[in-house]
Amino acid sequence: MAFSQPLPGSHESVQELAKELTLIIPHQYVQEHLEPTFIPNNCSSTFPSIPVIDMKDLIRVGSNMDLKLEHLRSVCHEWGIFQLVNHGVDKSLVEKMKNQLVEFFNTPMEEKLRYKLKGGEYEGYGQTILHAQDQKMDWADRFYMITNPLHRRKSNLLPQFPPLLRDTLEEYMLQLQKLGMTLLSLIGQAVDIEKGEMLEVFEDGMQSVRMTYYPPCPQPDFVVGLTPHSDAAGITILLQVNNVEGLQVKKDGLWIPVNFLPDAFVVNVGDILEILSNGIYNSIEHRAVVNAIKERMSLAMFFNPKLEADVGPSKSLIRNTGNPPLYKTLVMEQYLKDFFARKLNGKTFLEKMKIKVGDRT
Ligand SMILES: O=C(O)CCC(=O)C(=O)O
Repeated sequence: MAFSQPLPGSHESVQELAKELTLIIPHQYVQEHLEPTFIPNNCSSTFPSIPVIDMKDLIRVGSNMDLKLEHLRSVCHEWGIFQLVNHGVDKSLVEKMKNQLVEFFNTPMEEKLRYKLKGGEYEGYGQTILHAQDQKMDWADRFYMITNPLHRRKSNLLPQFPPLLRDTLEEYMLQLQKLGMTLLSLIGQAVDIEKGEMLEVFEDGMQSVRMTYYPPCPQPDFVVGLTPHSDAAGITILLQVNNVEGLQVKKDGLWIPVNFLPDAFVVNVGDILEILSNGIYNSIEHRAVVNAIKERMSLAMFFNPKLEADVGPSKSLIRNTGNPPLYKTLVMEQYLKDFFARKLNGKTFLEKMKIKVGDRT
């Protein structure tokens, strides 16, 4: 069950709350057991950096395709996240998208509240969705909505946006859809999932976006911008909007910061791709931390199977490898319902999808 949003004090959003805050953070936001960020133990060493994939090189026809796919496979297996450079999405469109997003979060609260999350729903503008009354809240405001299939769009959200924001988002989503499908197809090919199966599962699949605003916080170490989790998605393509860092990924038990390269997208493997690849790929656990002085914004686009498709280990992969399926199969619509009925909590939802030894007959 989801509780309706409590509004700390009279504030409708963390953005409003942060404007008036001195040093005392309301207790709903204070997280006592935050795992620290990994700090290199000698000054000359730096944080491990996440791998980079050059899209232009990846899709260049001809030589070394096997090597390139092998590299893609090992990146998605070992890391589950990479920076994508030379991605081919129009630079001026990306800039316009960033500007429109900044403008949106800076519009007066009354305007944003037109899209306010209603109790029991998970699409719209608001704070952390609560599943328990004592649940901690993230230091962020979010706008989440399903954008594809078209008939699943809520009439009070995207269609009501200011025209410039709406048109920019539409154009951005169109270009990212092409990029997302090309990537998914190659990621499938790299583990011998048949092309037809990737198309059948993901083409015109369920897509959604999350726009997030992280206000500055006077005591950033006591709050978290986005609770650690892995995405319930095939892949996520993330745009960091205003050059302020905050994304961290958990690698070998340590939280490491992601330093975005200029003009890059960050692509991460979600739980559904881990399931589809029967565990060859790893969905990455990530979180967002906040800054003491600067606000931060991001735009994530999630690529999922069609709502009526099965989420389970790929049939062609199981057939071709002869390996037993390691995960259960569930229809996408039900998968999403179950995911949103729980609070974000690391990779615990994925754990529930694993077939345990005792489950086999
Ligand atoms: O803001 C970020 O950097 C991360 C956003 C994200 O992971 C999400 O919206 O799921």
